Amino acid sequence: MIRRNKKRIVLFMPHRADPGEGVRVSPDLLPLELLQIATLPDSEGYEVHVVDAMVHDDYLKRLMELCDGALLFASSCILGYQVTHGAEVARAIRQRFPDLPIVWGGWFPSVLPERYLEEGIADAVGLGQGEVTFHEIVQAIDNGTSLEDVAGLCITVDGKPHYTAHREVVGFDAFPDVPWHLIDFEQYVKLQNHPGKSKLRHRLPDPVDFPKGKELRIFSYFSSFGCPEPCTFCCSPEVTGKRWKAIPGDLLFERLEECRERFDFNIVRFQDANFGVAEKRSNAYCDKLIEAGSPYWWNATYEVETIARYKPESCDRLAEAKCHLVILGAEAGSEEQQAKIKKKIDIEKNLEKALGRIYDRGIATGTTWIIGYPGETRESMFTTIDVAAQMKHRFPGSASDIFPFRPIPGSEDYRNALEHGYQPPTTLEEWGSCLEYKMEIDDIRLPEDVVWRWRRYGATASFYDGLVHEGASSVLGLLQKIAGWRLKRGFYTFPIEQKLFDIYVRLSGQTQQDAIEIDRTSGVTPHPVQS
Ligand code: B12
Repeated sequence: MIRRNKKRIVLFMPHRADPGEGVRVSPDLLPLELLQIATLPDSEGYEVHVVDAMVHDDYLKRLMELCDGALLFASSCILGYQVTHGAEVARAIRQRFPDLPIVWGGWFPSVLPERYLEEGIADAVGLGQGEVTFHEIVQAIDNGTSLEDVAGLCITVDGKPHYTAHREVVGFDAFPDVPWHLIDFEQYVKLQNHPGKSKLRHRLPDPVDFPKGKELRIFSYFSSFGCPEPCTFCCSPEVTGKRWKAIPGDLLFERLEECRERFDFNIVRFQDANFGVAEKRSNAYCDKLIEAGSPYWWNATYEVETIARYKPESCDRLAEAKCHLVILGAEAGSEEQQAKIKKKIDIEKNLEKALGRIYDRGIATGTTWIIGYPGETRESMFTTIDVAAQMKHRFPGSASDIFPFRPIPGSEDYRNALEHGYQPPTTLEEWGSCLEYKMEIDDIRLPEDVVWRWRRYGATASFYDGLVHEGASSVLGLLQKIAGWRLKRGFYTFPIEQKLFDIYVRLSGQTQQDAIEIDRTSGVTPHPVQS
């Protein structure tokens, strides 16, 4: 029996994918959103509890016990299954504890706050950056003062949605370091090494030189908020005002060293939208790591134009500091579409240059592309598929994944999609399932010949990847070469190498699997990396 405590704050992280579908999201994603907003209340002695459905199978029982007599319940989500699951649990809490204040925040509630008020599962919705906003919400509820005086909220006043004063984005010096004691890291490590039968989503490839059989201990970290880029398909420009605030490079190293002493991790996954905005910071962090003997592998998101602008020495530092994977959002293959989405990558001049700078230093690249923007021409989509294929050919083993455009509320292209007849979901339930897509494209009606070419590219790319480690001299090496030739020339009519492979397998009496280990986890998130 947990003692009632008016200073208890209960924070809940919904499932990121539907376990009922046998899917799990990569367990190296720690509940950083909740740990960030807990920083100030925890430092002031509030009893904060983090319940994460990913590691707490008994999450509902835990929540019901913890919410009894608590000060407030809060949760967070981004577009996807989290919206459905989070709403479901919040309804159960509301029903059981009708007087318990419920607060929402995070990327999805930030772009559709009124929906949470209308569905009766929120007393306040925090918009955008949350550390200071959440602290002031806690104080207001604890002291019984009005939430109308807390900036950065959407609340209900006289039965109508009311937006309080705008909250400026602040630096990481405005709040203390993360209260890591609120999670049990070993629970995530256990899942990372024993994921069970579930299909894993958003799992990144391991470092190529990670010792076979060594225990994975992957830590995720949040070192910068926001992104200065104006990309039209992303909701970040409007939610963050294109601000970017980051922990300085030296301090970042020190803070992660403290975490390493505590958690003994061997890989760090940065959950920043755009880690590499400032070359000086990237270099400062790398220099500290190199000085310390580069004690762990790490991966982060960098922008194509950023890497093209960096000095070669700054890229050398990345390799020496054991950065094993750089994730870059290319998003469109034609200059025309690059201009339309305001990403403005000089594809001709800088794309291969930037990817080459990373790849040729032994660092994997993960590049993502989007097709099907509102009003996008067939020619533009074909160009994206062909450029993605050329990059796949040029950088074997590195992802060059193409995803269908998805209208994300709060983004410029969401409004464009509405003008092009897109019918958005209405309930949180519907919003929660609108992304279970990966290859589902009905609602954006891509031309058939584009879909055909996209799928042929996907099959050829996976085959090509599967043979990456095969020696060039071998039969399989030859088949990989043929697949590479087809990727480079965008020739998808007849997958000759795959037919030859079937014959090879039959003649050698092996199973397909024996013949080649095809790593099916493409390893790059199906969403536009904003960098
Ligand atoms: C890292 C990242 C991922 C990671 C991890 C995501 C995660 N947290 O689970 C991975 C790669 C798994 C991922 C996947 C996807 N992502 Co993503 N992702 C991001 C990215 C780059 C950073 C988000 C993040 O985790 N930051 C770390 C935490 C600490 O920061 P934060 O979320 O910003 O939290 C702060 C505030 O939001 C706020 N806050 C957060 N929670 C709460 C709660 C309360 C009560 C309060 C008051 C405040 C508050 O305070 C925090 C501290 O300031 C963003 C942002 C961006 N610019 O692109 C996109 C982003 C969140 N992703 C997006 C999308 C669409 C997806 C996918 C659905 C793509 C796909 N099609 O599969 C999947 C969904 C998978 C899933 N459900 O898990 C969209 C979300 C749109 C929306 N409005 O919901 C974003 C905004 C990008 C975009 N294109 O617009 N993503």
